[in-house]
Amino acid sequence: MLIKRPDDIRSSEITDEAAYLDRRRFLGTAAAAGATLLASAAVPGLLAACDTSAEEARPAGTQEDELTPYDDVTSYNNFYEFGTGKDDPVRQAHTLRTRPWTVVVEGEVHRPQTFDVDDLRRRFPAEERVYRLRCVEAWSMVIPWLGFPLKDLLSAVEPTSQAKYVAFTTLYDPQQMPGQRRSVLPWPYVEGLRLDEAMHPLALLAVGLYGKELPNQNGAPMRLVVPWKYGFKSIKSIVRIRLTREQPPTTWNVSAPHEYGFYANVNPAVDHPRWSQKRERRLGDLFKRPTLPFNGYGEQVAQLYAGMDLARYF
Ligand SMILES: Nc1nc2c(c(=O)[nH]1)N[C@H]1C(S)=C(S)[C@@H](COP(=O)(O)O)O[C@H]1N2
Ligand SMILES: [Mo]
Repeated sequence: MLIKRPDDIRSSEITDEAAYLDRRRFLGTAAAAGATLLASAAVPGLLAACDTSAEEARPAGTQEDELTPYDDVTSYNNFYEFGTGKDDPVRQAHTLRTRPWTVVVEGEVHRPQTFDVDDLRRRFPAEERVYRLRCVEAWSMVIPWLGFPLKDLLSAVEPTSQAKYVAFTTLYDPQQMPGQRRSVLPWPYVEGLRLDEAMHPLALLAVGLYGKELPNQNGAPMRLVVPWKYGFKSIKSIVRIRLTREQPPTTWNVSAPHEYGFYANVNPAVDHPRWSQKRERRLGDLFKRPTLPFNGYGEQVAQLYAGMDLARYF
């Protein structure tokens, strides 16, 4: 039998967070600008323009985007189904059973289907996407997600010509989700996108982060990530996706319509009624930094909103 001495173990076999972070740091500006680079890689035609210079790919005026440590990403969460405190989800979300798990995709589609989440993962292999996440509460993180483009799933069910919006629903089960026993929000949590937003290559269905399974507190087994919108659009633990003709209701808009709109694009020019959105605190930083329009993804997504008054459609 061969027994490995420590100096026989190649660094590539060490897969803890520190090594992961070191590797990412070593990748340097490529990882730092990863959000932009990877995003661009998903947009045909933009890759060539961006892979020559990570410096140019980074949105003007931003500091380097270092990954937020795994422990922070997985212990400072908003997931009101498990309580309203930032550390409630990490303490409580173990009661969520994520297998078996099915996702119904229905409505204005030619091929409505119920998918087992593991079948989905085999059918749409996960890729890594480093995205900034900007919460409407004015804090932000940088997260290396694993997931697949939402558009791949939507294309598979073949939207009809009547489909204009996509509605998402989180699991409703007060047994597994103790926060749902209190009416802090109308349950289940629901969200929505316009179909063209949902078909944008940056819109991701995430099934993991930091190269691992998605922790329950981050929305296992599958959650939406829409990096140019405030975090509340990125609905967790999805059980239903319905294509619709009309704009669907969304949880935060229903509970406080003057504070949270349907679009919720990150916008430093439109303040929340109770606080400024001009700046944000990146988790771990002492000082705030400027908030970027569309969270820094304007080059990729601004054309979705051409001609719209973003102060009115906030
Ligand atoms: N079902 C559900 N999805 C949700 C939430 C929630 O309370 N319930 N919170 C949202 C908010 S406000 C944010 S900022 C992000 C946080 O994601 P994270 O905890 O993975 O960072 O999840 C969003 N998705
Ligand atoms: Mo949020």
